[in-house]
Amino acid sequence: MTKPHLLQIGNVTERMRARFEAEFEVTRLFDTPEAERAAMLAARGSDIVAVATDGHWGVPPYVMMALPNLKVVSSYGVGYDAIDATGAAARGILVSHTPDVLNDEVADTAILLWLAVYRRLVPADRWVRKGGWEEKGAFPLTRSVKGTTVGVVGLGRIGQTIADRVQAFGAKVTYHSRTPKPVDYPYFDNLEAMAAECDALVCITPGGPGTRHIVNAAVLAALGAEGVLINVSRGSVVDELALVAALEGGALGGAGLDVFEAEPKVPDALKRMENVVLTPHVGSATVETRQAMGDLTCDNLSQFLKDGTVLTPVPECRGL
Ligand code: NAP
Ligand code: 8YV
Repeated sequence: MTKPHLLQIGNVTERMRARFEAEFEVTRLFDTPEAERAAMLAARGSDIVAVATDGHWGVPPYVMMALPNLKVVSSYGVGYDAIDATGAAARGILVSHTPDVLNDEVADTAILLWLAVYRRLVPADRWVRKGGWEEKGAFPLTRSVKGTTVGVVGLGRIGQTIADRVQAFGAKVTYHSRTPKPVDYPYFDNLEAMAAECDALVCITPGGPGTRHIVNAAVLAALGAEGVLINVSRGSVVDELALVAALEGGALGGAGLDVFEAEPKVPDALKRMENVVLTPHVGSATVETRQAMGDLTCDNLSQFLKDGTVLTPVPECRGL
């Protein structure tokens, strides 16, 4: 029996590859040189019914247009700003993602960055390695997170998990989102007003046009010279030029960043700053969590083959 055709965009784990190949005839987009991909899709696109991708690559518009018989897109990640889910839904294409299974890991990453900035973990490590401890003595005192106020920007699945952890460190939580949630934390419908009341902001909204640069120069100025910005959402959420300017000018105290506007490119200015901690988009990147995400990515495709539905559709595709 012939297997249905799947287009794989991006890299996957061995475990995912084995499951894809058990159920599908797999074409890997990146096995074809970039200049030849459009021609390859023009020749084979009408066979393809399924796409497996991730939050970084999504489905580029030229790929979406080249697949007239596409029925399902399964994305390895919760954020799907790189997929036109509204356009897909209008074509009857189901889009699935991997919510919830990564909440704890991404929340841990946010806390890791928050603590690392406050306690100056990276400079302290360097102090030991480069002989500063022996030559100069004790490392300068740092700041405590206890008693501070943290504004969660986007109190969704991961945001709520971050809020729980923040409270365990003796800090207070406030939050901003478009709509208030059924929680006891103070709600701000205005992000700049919340920033003015906070010691730190943690961004964990989706990316895309609706959140582009919601953390702008005015928000950073309101956060202030002692303020700390943590971003584990998408690089597009923060105006990176404004962030660099605020840090360089001393208008902002520090930052912990897992995501960037043009990743993997990171502004050199940020790399030079001692009060900034940088990680390469590793919010969910542990063996355990990536396995859970991979399994759900595959389970969504298996479910689709079984009955034409997926387990975790994105909101735009619920009810398809
Ligand atoms: P979620 O449950 O959908 O939560 C998103 C929250 O953002 C919601 O509470 C939503 O509330 C709020 N929001 C949406 N648009 C907003 C806007 N314009 N202004 C203010 N708030 C807004 O999503 P999640 O599962 O927590 O994931 C959140 C995001 O984290 C993902 O989309 C992804 O971009 C990012 N992420 C990053 C990593 C990493 O490796 N760094 C890993 C996983 C996820 P309202 O609708 O009321 O506004
Ligand atoms: C992944 C993410 O690194 O889930 C998300 O939205 O940003 C991360 O978990 C990304 O999807 C690439 O696989």
